[in-house]
Amino acid sequence: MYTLYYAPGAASLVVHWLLLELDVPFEARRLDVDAREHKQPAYLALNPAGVIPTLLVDGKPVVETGAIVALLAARHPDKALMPSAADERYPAFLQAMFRISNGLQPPFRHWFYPQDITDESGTDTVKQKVRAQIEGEWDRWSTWIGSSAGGYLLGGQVSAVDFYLTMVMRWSRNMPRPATDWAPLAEFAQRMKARPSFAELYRREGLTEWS
Ligand SMILES: N[C@@H](CCC(=O)N[C@@H](CS)C(=O)NCC(=O)O)C(=O)O
Repeated sequence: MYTLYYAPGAASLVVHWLLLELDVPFEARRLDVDAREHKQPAYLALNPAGVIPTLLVDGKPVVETGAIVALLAARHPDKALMPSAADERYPAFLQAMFRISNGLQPPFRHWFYPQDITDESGTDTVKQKVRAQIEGEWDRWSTWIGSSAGGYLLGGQVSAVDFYLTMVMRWSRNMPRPATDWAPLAEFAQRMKARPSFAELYRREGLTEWS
């Protein structure tokens, strides 16, 4: 049994989406971010960094979005959301996983929370630098998707990394150059958003932007 601690639109979104896509039973517990529920002892006992998401798997907490995404895909092989280690697409799957968690999530964290690494006077400089970093990432992801034969990161079949990338692309929607400024990424987003699980996710999280 799964229990997801989430906040609408946060990094928990991909986990929520995958749980719906996998069509498995789960409980979703919404965190009150304004009340800083994610910084309270009860939540810190599950997720010591006090960040979202946390997934309880049979009562045991699992943290780190990328780890949760890979774990869910691995636990439900019948849904074919990740290739096996013997599959020729497996290296690409791992590269996408690590590039999203290492190359994309950290600059977004700095975009949304520049105060993590600078004071007020450095905010503009940090945001300018991470904006350039993120746009460089979109160049590379756009090339990847644009040269994929089937329109998904691993070719013609959707996999867990496509959901993960889509979530991070969504975070760019109010940036000066959102990911959808890159045509191959815009087409990819349309494809992902057409999934029935996406509409259900939006309904459950009460989201409207970028629909
Ligand atoms: N590396 C962590 C980062 C998660 C993260 O930064 N989550 C954000 C929401 S998107 C968060 O918890 N923000 C609230 C805060 O840090 O106070 C992961 O991938 O799980």
